[in-house]
Amino acid sequence: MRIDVVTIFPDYLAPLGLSLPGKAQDKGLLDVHVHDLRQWTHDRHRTVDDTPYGGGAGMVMKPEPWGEALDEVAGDGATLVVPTPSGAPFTQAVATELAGRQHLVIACGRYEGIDQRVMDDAAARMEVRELSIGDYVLNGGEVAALAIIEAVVRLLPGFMGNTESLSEESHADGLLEYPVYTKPADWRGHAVPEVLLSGDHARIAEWRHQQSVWRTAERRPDLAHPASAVDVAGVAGTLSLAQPSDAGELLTLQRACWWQEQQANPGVEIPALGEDLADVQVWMRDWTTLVLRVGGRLVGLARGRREGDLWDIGRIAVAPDLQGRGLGRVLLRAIEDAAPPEVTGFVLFTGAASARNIRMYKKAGYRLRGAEAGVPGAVRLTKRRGSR
Ligand code: JD8
Repeated sequence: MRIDVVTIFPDYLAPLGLSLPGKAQDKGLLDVHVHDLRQWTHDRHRTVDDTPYGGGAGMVMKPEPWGEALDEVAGDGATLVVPTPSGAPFTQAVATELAGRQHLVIACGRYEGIDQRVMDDAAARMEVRELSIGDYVLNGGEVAALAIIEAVVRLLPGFMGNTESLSEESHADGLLEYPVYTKPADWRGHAVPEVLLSGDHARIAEWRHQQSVWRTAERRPDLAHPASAVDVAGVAGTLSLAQPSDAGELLTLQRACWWQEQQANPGVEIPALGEDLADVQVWMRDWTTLVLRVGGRLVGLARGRREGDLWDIGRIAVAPDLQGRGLGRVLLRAIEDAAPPEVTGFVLFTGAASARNIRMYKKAGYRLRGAEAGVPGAVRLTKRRGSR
């Protein structure tokens, strides 16, 4: 692979000569060239910036030096990578994609950024990827270029000694990495988890997977519960993790659905009907909550939280006009799957007279366990995890 980097601070890219990219170059796997943008200026002050059209703070990088630089450095087959905070997320998937290219040209901007016409002009003859390495603001593209190059080069075939470890990494399977330990087995009174000393590779693999899933749910719920498409009985929608902004629609949905429950269970006190918006906002912080949207309308809800080793599932709700199509089953399965790995079983309760609900739960493998303590008129159902 050939990588050309264009910047007004070439020394910033000096680290490319070290460590990883350095070795790749020694191995002939990588050919890196760093260029100073100012060599494509023609005035005494080697000017690369000017004031922004439309006014505003700061300066913008002029198109002419960039145009000449890319004419010289980026042939048609090249992929132009432009780090920018307004770019598409740079992810492991994008890194894998770029690792398959033959020639990357990375344009490092400064000031308020590069005149947009530079990217528009280049897009006429080459692939252009405006990418962001994260939701924070840097002062220029150089640091991002270093991160992108490291993430791409280490994926080059023949570069990483044991490719096996590549597949185990964070983000490789959408999960964060499990915690790692090395000798001594006890350090400052901190012991290494016993399972890792057991030699039982199956248990070790299971423990590591559980740790990864738990960490991902805790630290990256966006990864843990990626939005998923639902298509049941002609209803196409999206299932995703609830956001704080969903509170109002959740309140509306639960009032609509539990009004029906109240009709089916007269005299039974139904908590959902006693809640206001603030109550919903409070419980959203304590429960893992999934919402189903169809055509942008929030039409389904399910929530779950730990209750000891059990996953307490609640508020399975489907908009009245969409009931009876199996969406409840979809929500139930999804909230079960959202349970952390150490959960051994599921528990939920519903109105004793809610025959349709009870039928659905039984079909899903739940067993009636009698009256729900503390909730008059409600019955408890449980299911062991893994027993579909
Ligand atoms: C390129 C100029 C600075 C950005 C005014 C501060 C990437 N994840 C990221 N954060 N920041 C960048 C980035 C910042 C850059 C340039 C990348 C070129 N700046 C500008 C707009 C606001 N200053 C980045 N990838």
